[in-house]
Amino acid sequence: MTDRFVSRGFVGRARDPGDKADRLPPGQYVTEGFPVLSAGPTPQVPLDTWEFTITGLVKAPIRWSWKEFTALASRDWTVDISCVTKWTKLDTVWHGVSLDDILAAVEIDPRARFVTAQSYGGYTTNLPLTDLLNNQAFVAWEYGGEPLEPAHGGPARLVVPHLYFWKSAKWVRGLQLREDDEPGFWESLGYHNRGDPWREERYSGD
Ligand SMILES: Nc1nc2c(c(=O)[nH]1)N[C@H]1C(S)=C(S)[C@@H](COP(=O)(O)O)O[C@H]1N2
Ligand SMILES: [Mo]
Repeated sequence: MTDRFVSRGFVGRARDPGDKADRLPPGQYVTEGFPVLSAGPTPQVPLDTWEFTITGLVKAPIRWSWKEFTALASRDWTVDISCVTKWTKLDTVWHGVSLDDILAAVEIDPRARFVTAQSYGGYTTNLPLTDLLNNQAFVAWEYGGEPLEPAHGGPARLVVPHLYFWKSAKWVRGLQLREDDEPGFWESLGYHNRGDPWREERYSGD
């Protein structure tokens, strides 16, 4: 009872658009710029060979071409994003498809509990399936009304705004559904397995 009462009050404050300070997770500062953070070179992915797949614990894997994928039901998303290097960018505007709508295209094996997001270039990041559902996450191909720049993950990237931004895989090419939780690129280098900015889950052990 107490938990529920406290968390309702907290969400109410955090969503008040008039008070930006309350939207800043602990230890973060607001940036107006849009820093680029990439662990390696920017992959060049031509749209005519680009594909997005769902594999692993699904009844039948699925593969979309660029044309098929961008024809899925899509919408604008206005979200705040927080990088573990301590910048937060408020009210970023993206266009893309929810993970709910992407995952509705497959029959998920009930054993599936985790997802590895896989990117062109080899980057991976792991997430609990529950962090991707209920309109919490999307795959975007536009930023600020323009095609997503390659440096920021274009042709398309995952965006999971309620977790630190390393979970938002740039150049995403697919999702692998799994029973076990396999650490991704940064997670296996000492970053937190889940990365909730409101709990300051920066490094493993936080
Ligand atoms: N494929 C891929 N995705 C990635 C990364 C990366 O190196 N490769 N870096 C992550 C990190 S640490 C951050 S903070 C954000 C940065 O996204 P940006 O360059 O658009 O700001 O992308 C995340 N997604
Ligand atoms: Mo990051």
